[in-house]
Amino acid sequence: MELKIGRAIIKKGLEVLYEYSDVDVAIVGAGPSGLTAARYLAEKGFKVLVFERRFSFGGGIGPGGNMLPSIVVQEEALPILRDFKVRYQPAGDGLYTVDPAELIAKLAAGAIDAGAKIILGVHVDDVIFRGDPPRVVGLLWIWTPIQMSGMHVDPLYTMAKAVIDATGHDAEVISVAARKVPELGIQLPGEKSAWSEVSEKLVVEYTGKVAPGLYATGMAVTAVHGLPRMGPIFGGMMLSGRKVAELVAKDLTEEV
Ligand code: 48H
Ligand code: FE2
Repeated sequence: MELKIGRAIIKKGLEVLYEYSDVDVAIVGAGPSGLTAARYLAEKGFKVLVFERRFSFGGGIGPGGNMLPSIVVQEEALPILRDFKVRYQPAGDGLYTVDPAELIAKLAAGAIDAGAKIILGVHVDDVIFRGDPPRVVGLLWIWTPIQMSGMHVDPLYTMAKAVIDATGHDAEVISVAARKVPELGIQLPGEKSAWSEVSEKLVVEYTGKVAPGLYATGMAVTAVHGLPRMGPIFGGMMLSGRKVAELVAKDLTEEV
């Protein structure tokens, strides 16, 4: 029995890694923006891979508003909640409360059911560029526990036609690109102090391409464009995820 268990895991696990070493879209981060983008892209038929550093989904949704079991979403994002069959309750002034556990579960289920592959426990630590002007063609990744051990182990590659940075406040992928490929001219001013009303609109407006093949969604957008943060309201994150999916889908379709 043990032999069969071990072999089943090794065979399928390696098959998955082999299959997903080349994808249409690699999304880094399984928070609200990354999971939303994954669903809308997979739904359009793209081969979508989500790498998530933790062994769980949801990013900042769970800790939400100072760990209380309720988060807020504004009216504009209700169509997305309905797409994912997430329930909401009116809280007045165009705001709605949502159960964070339900949102995490249903965003992830929506992405997976649409055909996206989520691989947990993966830390993305580098990007690959080719050509002149340079264009993203892939990522380098390592298992999170190895990265946390501090031991130097060379990472593996995943090639992608488009990469979406959905890593949240630190815009980790874009910050590597800014540092290692200075000719891209990417600036990272970092987020500014809170102004929810303004930020929820700006984060969606500024969502998009940062360099050829490289896109920002969610809080990564605020870091790259120096926008104010918004606190525990999550509509902008999902609207940003849906918008980046539309932009990437359009770009990839036009490039073919
Ligand atoms: C693999 C990685 C890596 C890496 C990070 O933080 P998130 O929830 O990101 P968003 O942008 O979808 O949502 C932001 C939201 O949660 C939030 O913090 C808000 C609205 N804040 C407002 C405010 O004022 O504070 O998720 C990012 C995910 C996490 O799960 C990370 O573990 C993961 O990305 N991640 N995965 N490789 N290098 N870096
Ligand atoms: Fe946050």
